[in-house]
Amino acid sequence: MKNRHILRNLIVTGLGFALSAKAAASSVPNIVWIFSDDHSYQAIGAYGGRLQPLNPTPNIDRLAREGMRFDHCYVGNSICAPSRATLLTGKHSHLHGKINNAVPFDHDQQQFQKILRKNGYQTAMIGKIHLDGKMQGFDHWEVLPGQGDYYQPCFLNEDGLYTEQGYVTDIITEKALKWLESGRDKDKPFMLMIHHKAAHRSWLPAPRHVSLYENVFIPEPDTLFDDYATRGAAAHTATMTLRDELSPESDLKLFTPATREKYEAEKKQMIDSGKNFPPEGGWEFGAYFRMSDEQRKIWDDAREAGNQEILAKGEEWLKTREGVQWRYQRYMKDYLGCIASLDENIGRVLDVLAESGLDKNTVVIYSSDQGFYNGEHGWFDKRFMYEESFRTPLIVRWPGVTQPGSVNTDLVQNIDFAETFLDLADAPIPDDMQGKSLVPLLKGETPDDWRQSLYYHFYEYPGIHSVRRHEGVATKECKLIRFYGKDVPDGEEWEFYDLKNDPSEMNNGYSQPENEPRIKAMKKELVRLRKYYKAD
Ligand code: SGN
Ligand code: CA
Repeated sequence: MKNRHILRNLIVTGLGFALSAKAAASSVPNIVWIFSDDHSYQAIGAYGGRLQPLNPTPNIDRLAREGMRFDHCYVGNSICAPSRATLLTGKHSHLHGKINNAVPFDHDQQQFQKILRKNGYQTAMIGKIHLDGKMQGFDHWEVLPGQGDYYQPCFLNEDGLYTEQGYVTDIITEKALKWLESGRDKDKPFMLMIHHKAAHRSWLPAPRHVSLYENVFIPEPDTLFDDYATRGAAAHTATMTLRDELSPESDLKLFTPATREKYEAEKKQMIDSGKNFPPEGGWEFGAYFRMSDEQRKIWDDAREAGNQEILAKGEEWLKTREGVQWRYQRYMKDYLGCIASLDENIGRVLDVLAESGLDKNTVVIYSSDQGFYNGEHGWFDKRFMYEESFRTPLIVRWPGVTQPGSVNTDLVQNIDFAETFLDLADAPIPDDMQGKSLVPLLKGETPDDWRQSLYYHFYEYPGIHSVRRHEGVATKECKLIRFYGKDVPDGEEWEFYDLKNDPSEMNNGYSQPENEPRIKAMKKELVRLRKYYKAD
């Protein structure tokens, strides 16, 4: 058990739970942990940047005004399921075992919610978790199987799969509010996870947001046409460019009449043969055609005329500079449209907390499973240790404790979340968790020995988007990355970025002699971190 808890743990465990649950309830805060998928800090108003004038997230911004914004929050492995396994276990991927989206997650292992529950908390998880199998440590759980669907989503609970009608972000919120209002034991403190599918690919806003950005120009990033001139092979061979890898149909929603006919025939066949429609998963037509006729009409009415004009320009045009710019606008309008419902629903939760008075003793946390490229370097998706995918948003409101409108610039990482929750709950923190509680930071008191560097490791190669395996170390000043393994020239390839002078990471300075001393120091630090985190 980590030091600061020894005395309290003697009280809690040694004296046989002398504290009643009610006493605990009054002294420890509730936790509402709102989480999203692939929500970049670039697309949050409170983080500033080029999208801020569009006012994409008024409610998340409200949370930031009332709480603390973390400007240097990072992940240990920028991909969904490994990141979530880290959140639950407080460990890097190599220790919890979920190194990529494909390998199974061992639910039997230690997880923070199991400890919270043993220490008097009610725990609930609603939404996307992306860890196959039955959840453990929750009094109540309803999760999306796999990636989940935006329209008519399926859910999984103790009893199995079932389909709901409507839009996923609204449904997750409704389920969470229902549990908050009538599903829990009101004598106990609670930890409620409201984890959204938005804003994951393929981006489908709710019908009410289809036209939200219709006549709005979305500012482009300066690096939209990056040619990766100074980088090694990995950036050149990754397959996540707006130009080549956004699918005209599923991503850009440019459907040919032939696709629509094929879909109508398949739908008819499913219905005629008595199958469920929409199906529970694994369907060629996927996301768009899960919509009801009414929902799809709203989309088609808003977009079809324009879509046909774009299709008439031909596939070649979609690969030109102008075509890429069009792709960027379409992608971002849909991405921000998904965020609009996310933000609205966060507002709903904040309102309910305020109306019920629960807000006063509830810590509200907003974060995402990793960052995301919004056209920076010509990309969508994540995976790389470069800033936009390595960094993730984190905003925490703790009434009476966090200074409203404050900004923290310490290096924090998703390995810290589990310990933070346990610390908030005054529960024991196991020694083998690898992060640090953020509670002192939330109080505005960063310990003198706070970390100065971060460890990162991405493993999913070969895999979708073909981002090669890499590990690395980052400080606030610079970043060193080692690509390695299959398909990497000579077995390993290094990159070095000076973050102070080159925040967009456009100049890999690994072979520049003046960087040698810093590279040497960073290599040493990488060796130290590998040891410290038991990665060797
Ligand atoms: C899907 C997406 C990818 C995405 C992975 C992993 N393609 O395969 O773009 O990188 O999920 O995402 S899609 O066409 O099916 O949407 S993750 O968030 O689960 O890690
Ligand atoms: Ca994700």
